This record gives sequence, structure tokens and C-alpha cells, in this order.
Amino acid sequence: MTHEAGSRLMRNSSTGFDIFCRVVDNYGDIGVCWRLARLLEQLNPGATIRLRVDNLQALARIEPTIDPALREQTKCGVAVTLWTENTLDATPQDVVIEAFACDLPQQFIARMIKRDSLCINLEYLSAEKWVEGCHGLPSPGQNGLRKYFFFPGFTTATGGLLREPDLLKARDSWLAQPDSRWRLLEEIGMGQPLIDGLRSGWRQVYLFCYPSAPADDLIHALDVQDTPTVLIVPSGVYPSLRDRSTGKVHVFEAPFVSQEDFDHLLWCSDLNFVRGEDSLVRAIWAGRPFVWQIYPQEHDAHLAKLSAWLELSRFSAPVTQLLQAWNSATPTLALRELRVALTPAVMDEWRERAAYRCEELSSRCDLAQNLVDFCAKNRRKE
Ligand code: TRH
Repeated sequence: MTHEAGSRLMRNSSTGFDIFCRVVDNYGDIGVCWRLARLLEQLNPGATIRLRVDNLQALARIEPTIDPALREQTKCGVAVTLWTENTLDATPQDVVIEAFACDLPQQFIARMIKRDSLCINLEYLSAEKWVEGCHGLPSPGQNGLRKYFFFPGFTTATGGLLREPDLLKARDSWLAQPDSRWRLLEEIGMGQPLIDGLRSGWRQVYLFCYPSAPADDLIHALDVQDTPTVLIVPSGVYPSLRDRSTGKVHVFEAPFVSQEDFDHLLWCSDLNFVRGEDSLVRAIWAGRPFVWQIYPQEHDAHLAKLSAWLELSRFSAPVTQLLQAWNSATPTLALRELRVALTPAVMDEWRERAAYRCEELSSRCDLAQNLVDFCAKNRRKE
């Protein structure tokens, strides 16, 4: 079935979606679910899209219009509900998305079976090869529940990556109006001297990382550059950097912003440092050089994922070495690699590669559309 046919089918039948999300830690789980919920709403106008999340504070941090005191609210066409045990007596929608194996309550599963809802087990993003073989497979049944694995990924044999329609066009027109950038920096509290510095050609670096990142190495590497840097760090992400400004590096602690403004900050930075899952994808769509810190897992399980992603991404050797160093615990390794990566020749090549990879990946169907098509195909028993 073509993408168009799939989405038509879903629209005609006005398919409703329930998304269940448990916030394990950080913002990735809710970041992905909130983005997906809004995309499903756009693809299925008029249908009920319900997001149940067990931590409204986390959502409010990345979506300031959410009131964490309200157990039920509708934002951007999505019904947002605090997930507690007693909110589960509702009728399940046609499709129920269990995000990141968040374990639905038995009582709700029984209702899904009765209603013949389709259950989608939305998994974490990985570039590992085995994902292609598991994407779309039925998950062994629970008393007749129709459940499938849905894997995001970087190849056409996976569920793809979340991307809003016309995102790159929106990015390019935002960047074509530099006043939007200066306004945003002012709104997040950056002082005029730093904005003036950026207007005069200083480098802007955005740093969203885990506490284990070698951020000191970054400060040292930037401090020996000819061009001064404004280093934007979201509040609470690396508090010890607050007092680490040097002659050449101006650390600016920014508040958390909406996902839309988060994109804007990535779009207008010369170099981005991102982490986890969703901000990796956003850095790709920014089309600019970025360094990714993968979410650390027990027994270094994340290292295989990192290697798989590096292999697929085909960066130049200095950039690949920097990405490995940024994710390793070896002291000062990143400093050496950062110094190499920040040289003009490496940066130029990196810029080109980032822009190319963004174009390449954005030519593929996005995850929300793939999911809608998949559900249209598997929705009813034959
Ligand atoms: O916050 P994270 O580290 O989330 C992690 C990862 O997703 C990891 O894979 C997962 O297993 C773990 O959570 C439980 O990084 P991530 O995925 O980039 O999510 C951050 C989200 O926060 C993303 O949607 C962007 C958003 N964000 C904003 O909207 N505004 C901001 O100011 C900032 C800093 C982030």
C-alpha cells in the first residue's frame, strides 16, 4: 500500500490513538511521545488522540502550555491525561501505543482485546542491523491481543525517524530571517553583549549532554580558538559550567524551552552537542555539525549502538574519533579530538556531511506516516 493510500484509509475511518508513556528519567520518553501525538493528530484530523503520561511535570518542562496541576487538558488537539490507575476505565482507542515497553495494566489490556484494538510496541531508536529484522513483527500474543513491534530507525526497512511535514522548509525560512534568532536569544535571557558578539561573528555552541560528558575538555578546546564562543547550556544540565566562562568562552545558562524553540536553538548554532534519542534526531534535521552523547546503559550495552550508528553515518575520521571520545570515560581524550575537529578544514567537511545526511534521511517517509500506514494495514482481523 502506498503512503497516500494508507493515510487515506486511516482518515476515512477516523482512527483514534491512545499513547501510553512512563517517564523513566530525563525527557526522551515524553519528548518522543509528545511529538508523535501531535503528528498523529495532524495526520488524523478529527480523530481522538490521547496521550496518557505518568509525569506531567516532565511534559510541562518541554511544553510550557501544559499545566501540570490539571489531570486532563487538551493541547494542540491532543487530549493529555495524567496516567494513574483510576484513569484506565476508559474505552481503548482503535490503536494503543505502548511506548518503550511501558507495560499496560492488565485491566486495560482486557478491554483492548474485547474491542479488538491494535497494540503497537514502540521501541527505542537504534541503528543496529537486527532492528530491520524485528521491525513490524507480531509480538507473541496475550490472549488474543494483536500486538506488533514498531522500531524507529535510520533505514527504509525500519519505522523511520519522526519529522514534521515541511520541517526543513520551516527551518530554512526561519534562518532566512535572522531577527527571529536575536529575538529568541533575548527571550531566553541572553544579555545584549553576548548577542552583539554573535552578531559580529562569534561562534554559537549548544550543549545538551549527560553529567558524564567531558565538558571541561570542550571549554579548553574552545578557549584556544581565535573566535570567541557563546556556549548555551540548558538549565540544570551541567550546573558546574555556570562559573566556567573564560576569556574566549562565554557560558550562558538557558531555560528549558518548547520543542519548537529547542529546534530553533539547534538550527542557529554552529555546533550542537545532543544526547539520548529525540535530540539526536533534531540535530540531524538541523543539518549542522553535531556531537552525540548516547544514553549510557548497564554493561556498556550502548557502545554497540554507538558503533552501529557511526558506521551508518559515515563521518570523516576526525569526527568519528571525536564522537567516540565524547562517549568515552578516558580523561582528556576528547580535548585532543575536539582540537582537531575544530580546525577549519575538518569543520567545513563536517558541515557538508551534516547537510548531506540531513537531506538523505529526510527524503524518506517519516515515522508517524509509516506508523499510520502500518496501522491501516494491520488494523482489522481479516
Ligand atoms: O532527555 P534525554 O536524555 O532522554 C533520554 C533518552 O531519550 C534515552 O534514549 C532514554 O532512554 C531516556 O531518556 C529514558 O534526551 P532526548 O531523548 O534528546 O530528549 C530530550 C527532549 O527534551 C527532546 O524532545 C528535546 C526536549 N527539550 C526541549 O524541548 N527543550 C529544551 O530546552 C531541552 C533542553 C530539551
